[in-house]
Amino acid sequence: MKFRFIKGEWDMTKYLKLFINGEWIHSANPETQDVINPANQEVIAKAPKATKEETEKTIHIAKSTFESGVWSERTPGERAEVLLQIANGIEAHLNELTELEVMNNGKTIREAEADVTDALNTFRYYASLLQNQTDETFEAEKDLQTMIVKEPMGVAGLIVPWNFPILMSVWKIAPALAAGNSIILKPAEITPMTAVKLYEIIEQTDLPKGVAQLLLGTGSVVGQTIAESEGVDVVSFTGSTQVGQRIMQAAAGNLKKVSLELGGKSPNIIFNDADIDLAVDYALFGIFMGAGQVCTSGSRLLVQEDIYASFIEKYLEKAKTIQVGPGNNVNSEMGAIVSEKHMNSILDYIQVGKEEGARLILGGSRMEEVDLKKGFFIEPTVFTDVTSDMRIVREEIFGPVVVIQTFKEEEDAIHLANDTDYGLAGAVFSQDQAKAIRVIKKVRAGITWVNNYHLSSVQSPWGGYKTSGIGRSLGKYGLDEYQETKQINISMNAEQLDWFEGKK
Ligand code: TAP
Repeated sequence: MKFRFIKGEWDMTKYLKLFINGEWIHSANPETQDVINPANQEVIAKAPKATKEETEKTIHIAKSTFESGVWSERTPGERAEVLLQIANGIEAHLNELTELEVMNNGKTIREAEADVTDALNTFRYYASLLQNQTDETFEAEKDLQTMIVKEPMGVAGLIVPWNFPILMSVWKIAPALAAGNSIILKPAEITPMTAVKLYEIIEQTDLPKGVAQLLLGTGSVVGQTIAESEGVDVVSFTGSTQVGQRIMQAAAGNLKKVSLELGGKSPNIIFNDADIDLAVDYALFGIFMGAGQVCTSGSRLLVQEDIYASFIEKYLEKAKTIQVGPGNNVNSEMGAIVSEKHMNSILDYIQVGKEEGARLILGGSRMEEVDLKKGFFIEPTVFTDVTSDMRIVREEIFGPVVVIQTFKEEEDAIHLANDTDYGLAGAVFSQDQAKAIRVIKKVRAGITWVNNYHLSSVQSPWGGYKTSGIGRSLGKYGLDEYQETKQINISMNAEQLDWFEGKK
């Protein structure tokens, strides 16, 4: 299969702009960033680097639009209508968005198509949630009626990473718009393509001008300015724990609300009574889907000692068959690493693992085959004989690298699973339902699975414990991140209180 958008036929200038106040405009900064296809290093576009002044002006526009009420005061039904228009627009451009995601991020067609489908379902979900949301009212005291209402917060700054460019954008845009906020999206500098296409779709809907802005630029300028600005009321960020910490500090100025979905080093526990074929299948999916560049990747495999040998044999046998290749090849099962910088960081970790004394039993290298060497491809990589103090066991590698540890008893598995600063995800495989549930309840993580990995839905809250973040995306919890809660107390039969009687 070939892309429809191959170099030469690509209208690159179309992608050189920012979307501010309903207009596509050039940045005043002449400096641009090459947007690269990581499967072959071709330049597919040049993206602008918006300036601090442009970011501040955009925040000001978003604030004015919010205060004008053109969107914030629309009824939930009217807002739902626009969300459905966006969903329909995504559906109409599903193939184009899929191809753009493959070309820019390096993931496979199957993965990208799933992301785009999830994105349109997210808009549909929030449209239906809006239509079903009702305010709470109760009689607090005799003749005192209380209403609890939800209101938009104001300007929402949405900062997204490169691993799920369209999906992470939509997980933030859909609830933020549903709640009635004005928004500013800042995609990762290296993966702006689907965000640009998404804004072209948004432009065609009835969303009023100035409600949704798109700023392309660096995290240190655009992202930092959004995080610091007194004009921004809520910042929602997905990315590394280090940048999450910086955002929280920057947000302290006006005490803006922060929602942070950060990294992980998630345990996947395989008990000796698990269905081994099932566990092998999901354990591979858990780490090698998205080439391991997934926040919830099952990067620590904990296998009960007495099945270790048989598990490893089946695991390696199947891991060796994974077809690594360019995302636009329908036979590819694992795509490219997003950038040369990130590939080198993963390769450095593999080197660290060897130096720390871990045993490399699969992969470990950049792929040098003729059709792959122009891109950033790394072999599925497996380390055993690791100890809990090794960096490859403690730090998020964010690549196709798994470390395997063994355990004796249930308590050892729980101890190993929780021996991490992170708390994003975790899984248990066992045919003993009671044991599986007992153990998963003790895993300190926000997203967990029993006898599967990575399966989830738009209704379910997504987020982590410990240094994996604050707040939740998706479901009704995701909407809460972008809403204020107000109480209104209404006297039904008002009488004077006469608290102050002026007695001498
Ligand atoms: P980050 O540096 O965290 O970048 C994520 C987003 O934050 C990007 O849009 C980035 O912008 C922006 N950003 C960077 N510095 C910022 C700042 N000071 N203020 C506000 N925004 C800022 O992630 P990365 O460099 O892409 O990857 C580094 C590591 O982060 C990875 O190896 C991985 O461990 C982790 N990571 C985790 C996730 C998830 S989903 N948990 C996703 C991606 C990466 P620019 O990139 O445009 O500068």
